[in-house]
Amino acid sequence: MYLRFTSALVLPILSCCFGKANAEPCYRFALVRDLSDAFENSLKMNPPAIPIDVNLAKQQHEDYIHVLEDLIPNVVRLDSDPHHPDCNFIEDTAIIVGDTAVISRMGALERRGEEEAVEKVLEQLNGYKIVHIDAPGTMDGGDILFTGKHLLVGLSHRTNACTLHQLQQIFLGTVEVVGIPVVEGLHLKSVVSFFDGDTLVVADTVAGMRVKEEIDAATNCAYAFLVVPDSVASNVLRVGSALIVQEGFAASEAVLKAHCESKSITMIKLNMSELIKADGALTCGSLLIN
Ligand code: CIR
Repeated sequence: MYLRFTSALVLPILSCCFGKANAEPCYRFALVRDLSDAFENSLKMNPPAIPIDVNLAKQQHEDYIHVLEDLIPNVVRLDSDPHHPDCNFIEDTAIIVGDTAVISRMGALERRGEEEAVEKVLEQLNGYKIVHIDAPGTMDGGDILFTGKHLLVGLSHRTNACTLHQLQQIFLGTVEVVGIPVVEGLHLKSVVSFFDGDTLVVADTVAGMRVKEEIDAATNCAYAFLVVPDSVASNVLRVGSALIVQEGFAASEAVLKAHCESKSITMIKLNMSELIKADGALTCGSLLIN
């Protein structure tokens, strides 16, 4: 079911199945945001060799939303924001853990303001405690990986130690919050993502292996790692008994496919070529809520 956001939208919080060890993360809501007509002006770490095809990007984002619609009962869709070409990357605007929503103060000045519309929707989702990252803290949701056991906070160009301390206070006594230095690339989740409560997918790159070492050290080796050769392919999106992966990275796909088959998980492939050009991956296009 798609829901267009209206001020009358008031939805209850439903039970969470994400806290238990090895539990499948099953979500009741997904928040997504339409891709901007100005998407070619999105932030990019490197200019793409072939310019972004905005119409194709829109189609790829639609395909992504359709996959989520098949997996998640309520997909809440926000209009795009004409002033923010990156607004479809809604993951960066907030994190939701248990009954707490933390609104980002995003690391890139150009993106500040995207979070306002998201906060309005979250206010309508009855029952969430809404808190904010305060200055001088900066946070992008792409740096925050909740595993059920830990909240891993990537310390990157976009997310700083001040935010780590604020999150440690916010989740004091509920979730262990640990900092993971990210020395290269955009976000923590550019090189590592969630497979299940015990297993993370990590890129076999210098940045990925460094992050793996940091996670091992910070969590006393709490996780097994599924190592994939392609950085882009290390960002997967697990929803219930499905794993959404990037199409077009054959070697990584083979690793993920074998692991999915051994766990009876359905693998769904999506081609995100145009979103990749703006440093987008699979987790970044939605905010998933238990
Ligand atoms: C940015 O630089 O902020 C966007 N062009 C890409 C954000 C991708 N976000 C994510 O992976 N969580």
